[in-house]
Amino acid sequence: MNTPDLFAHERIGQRESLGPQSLVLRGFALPHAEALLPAIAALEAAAPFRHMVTPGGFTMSVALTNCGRLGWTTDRRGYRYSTFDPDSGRPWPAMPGVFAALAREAAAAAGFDDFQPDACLVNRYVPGAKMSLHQDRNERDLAAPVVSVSLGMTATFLFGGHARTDKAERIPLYHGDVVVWGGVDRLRFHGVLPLKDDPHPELGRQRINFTFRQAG
Ligand code: MD6
Ligand code: FE
Repeated sequence: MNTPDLFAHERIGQRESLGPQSLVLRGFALPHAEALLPAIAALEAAAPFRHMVTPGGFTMSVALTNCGRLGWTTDRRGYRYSTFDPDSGRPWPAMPGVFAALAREAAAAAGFDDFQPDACLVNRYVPGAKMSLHQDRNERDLAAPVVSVSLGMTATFLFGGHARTDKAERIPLYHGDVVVWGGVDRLRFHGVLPLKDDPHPELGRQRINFTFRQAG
C-alpha cells in the first residue's frame, strides 16, 4: 500500500528536538533533492553500493558506499575509516559540492558553525533492511556533529541514550528530513527499524541515508 503523505506540507520547516544538542530539521534537504539524485547515480557508478560484513561476521542488510576523503568501512577486522575503497583499491569519489553545502547549512541551522565534513557515508535500505542500535564513535574529533539526510521511503529512527539498554524514542524520518546531532548527544545509541514496504513516489522501494562527519 502506498500511503500518500498528506501532512508533508505542515511538517516542512519544523524543528523537532531529540535532545539538548540534537534535532530533526523537517524537509531541510527538499530544495536540494533535485541535485542530490543525479549525484547519487554518479557516485554509485564510481563506487557501487555493497553489503559489508561486521566484525562479528554478519552481513549488513543495508548496502553502503562513501564519498569524500575518508570512507567508513567494516570487515572481520573491525570498523574504520579508509582513504581507499577496499573493493576497487581506488580513493573514494570526491564529495559533490551540493552534498557538502547541504551538510554545512544544516549544521549551522542546528547551531554547529564551520562544519567541514571529510566523510559522507551513503546507506541504501530496501524493504526489511535495518540498522541495529549503535554509537558513532570511529571519528577522531567527537566535538563535531553528525549530519544525516534521509531520502525516499519513510523510516522509523530509534534514538536512545548513552547505554544500549536505555529506552529508545521512535521518530519517523521522511524524504528530505535532516537530523543533526552533536555535543552531549554525540554518543547516544541509535538505529533504524526494518523498513516497511511503502514505495516512495520518486525513489521507489528504497531509502537513501547520507551521514556526514568530520572523521579525520
Ligand atoms: C540511518 N543513521 O539513518 C542511519 N548515525 O539510516 C545513522 O546511523 C546515524 O542518522 C549518526 C548520526 C545520524 C545518523
Ligand atoms: Fe549511526
